[in-house]
Amino acid sequence: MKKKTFSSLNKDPSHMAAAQEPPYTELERDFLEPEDFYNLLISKGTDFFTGVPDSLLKDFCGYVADHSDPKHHIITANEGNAVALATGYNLATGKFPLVYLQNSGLGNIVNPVMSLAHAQVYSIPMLLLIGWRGEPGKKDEPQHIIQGKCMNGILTEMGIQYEVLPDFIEGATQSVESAIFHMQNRSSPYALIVRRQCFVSYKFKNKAKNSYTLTREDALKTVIENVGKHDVVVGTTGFLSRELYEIRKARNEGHERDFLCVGSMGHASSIALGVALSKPSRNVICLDGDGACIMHMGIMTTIGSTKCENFKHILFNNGCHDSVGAQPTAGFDTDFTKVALQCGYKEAISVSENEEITEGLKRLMSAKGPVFMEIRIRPGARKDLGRPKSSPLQNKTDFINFLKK
Ligand SMILES: Cc1ncc(C[n+]2csc(CCOP(=O)(O)OP(=O)(O)O)c2C)c(N)n1
Repeated sequence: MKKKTFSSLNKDPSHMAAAQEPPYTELERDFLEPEDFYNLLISKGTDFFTGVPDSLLKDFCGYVADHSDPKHHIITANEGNAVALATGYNLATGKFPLVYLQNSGLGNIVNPVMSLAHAQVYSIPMLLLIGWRGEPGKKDEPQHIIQGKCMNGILTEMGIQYEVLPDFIEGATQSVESAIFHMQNRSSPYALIVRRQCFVSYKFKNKAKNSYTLTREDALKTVIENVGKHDVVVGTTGFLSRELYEIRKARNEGHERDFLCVGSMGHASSIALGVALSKPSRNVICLDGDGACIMHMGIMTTIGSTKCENFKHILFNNGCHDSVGAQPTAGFDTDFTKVALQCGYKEAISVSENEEITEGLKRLMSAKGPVFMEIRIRPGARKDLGRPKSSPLQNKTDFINFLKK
């Protein structure tokens, strides 16, 4: 078990007495090892893990991915799927499964919790492990603030009992025991909330890898070079929109052509479709990620059936959730070009080199849509990648003004 030292805590007057005596000037505090927490769950009978990865849970998710067999750890398309999958597991085994998610995924679980797992419906016990982005009083990105503030209220309204997971194993053991007591007696979901830095870091051994050479940022640069001045771009959640923001800056262009879907993972293509249908004279380009596209893949059937001619869908496929720790997606198990064509897109191609991107875009930009291009890339982002400096509201205002031109 690792310990970290927080001498800064001694600045708090409540620690002043301790601070006067040398042996106690530094307060030692335990941090939760993903390994200890995983073993604790296994020892209590929870051996099935499913969910969508989150940056605050990445060390735990990495440990689970490295140590569970594929039948006992399943990364789902979205968090709602995970709750339903966990339900099936509980029905078949009687055991208490664990569903992990970022609190952004709460919206995705509302329906399967309220109309399936809830104590007054099918009453299914499961442990929800929820990463608390936007915790009040902690610095976070704008898209997490409201969710972070409302999370406890949403859980309460949903009838889900919860507690914050302590960051030391003795406390975590008590919490897991309370959760089990609840699940045994109430037969319904129970949530453990994970604050930032609850877990110590774990080096994820089975991070997704592939043999493609282009990075997302390099592929994105090539795409942006081939986008017209009147074209509109909608960027997906995670690193891609941050890279897009920096590329525009480096090219001395404004950000008004780009709508950054900083939250609302999986919905960039729906937003782009809404714009495209109403602005038929402009090409509208959705820059998607494989994890995001898969999360709400059903929209591809809608895109195909609208026959929206100015809709251009570009998918950056690295086979993983790169932005939150590179846990694998089904990106390379899925033939996206076939899916797009079967959904009614007019054309769909797959490329992996810069020259192919340029050539493909030249054709697709003038072709009648909806059209689709998959760019196969390798995982990874720059260490010094920044974040958008303008607020979502500023982004929206600039975007609306650009559309009016
Ligand atoms: C509903 C929801 N669930 C989970 C997240 C956390 N999250 C942010 S980005 C991301 C990964 C996106 O993966 P992908 O679309 O493949 O893009 P990549 O990061 O690989 O570029 C995840 C899981 C979120 N923002 N919203």
